[in-house]
Amino acid sequence: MSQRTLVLLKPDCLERRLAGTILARFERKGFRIVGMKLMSVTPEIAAQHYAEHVSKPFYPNLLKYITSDPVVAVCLEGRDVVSVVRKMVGVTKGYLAEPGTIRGDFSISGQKNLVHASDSPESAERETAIFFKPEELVTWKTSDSDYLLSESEKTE
Ligand code: 3AN
Repeated sequence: MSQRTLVLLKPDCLERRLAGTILARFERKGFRIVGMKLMSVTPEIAAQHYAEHVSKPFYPNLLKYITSDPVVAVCLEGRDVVSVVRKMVGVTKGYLAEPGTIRGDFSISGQKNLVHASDSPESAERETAIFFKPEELVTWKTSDSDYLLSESEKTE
């Protein structure tokens, strides 16, 4: 089923010049970029995005980190994109993440773990609306869809 998800390339990702490398993994898998922007995360945006973490002891550090340098917000579209991107990203702590995942290959930190990816279709909808206005998302089709999916899969 075609879906959309929100990915954030977080400050450490940009500081380490890994934005292109990581974005390329999602493109190569077959996902389409439907929204993308470089932006600073304000404390207000951080509190909305991390609403479930605002009262946690690690939130002050998380806030400092996510507002420290710009992020690239990306909205990706494609078949089962929410769960597939989460698998590609790996578990939260980089030092526990499986090799082959983004965090497993590039991060040894529990906080500086390079990327955020929505954990459910509901979160994806909520989080995408925090980072993008509806008119900033572009509906389009790539011409390689015949090679990415079988005829029957295209309508699933
Ligand atoms: P994930 O990004 O894997 O979905 P969440 O949603 O539990 O993980 O946490 C959001 C972000 O908060 C993480 N990506 C990480 O940067 C930070 N974080 C989560 N747990 C901790 C922790 N125990 N200590 C420090 N930072 C944390």
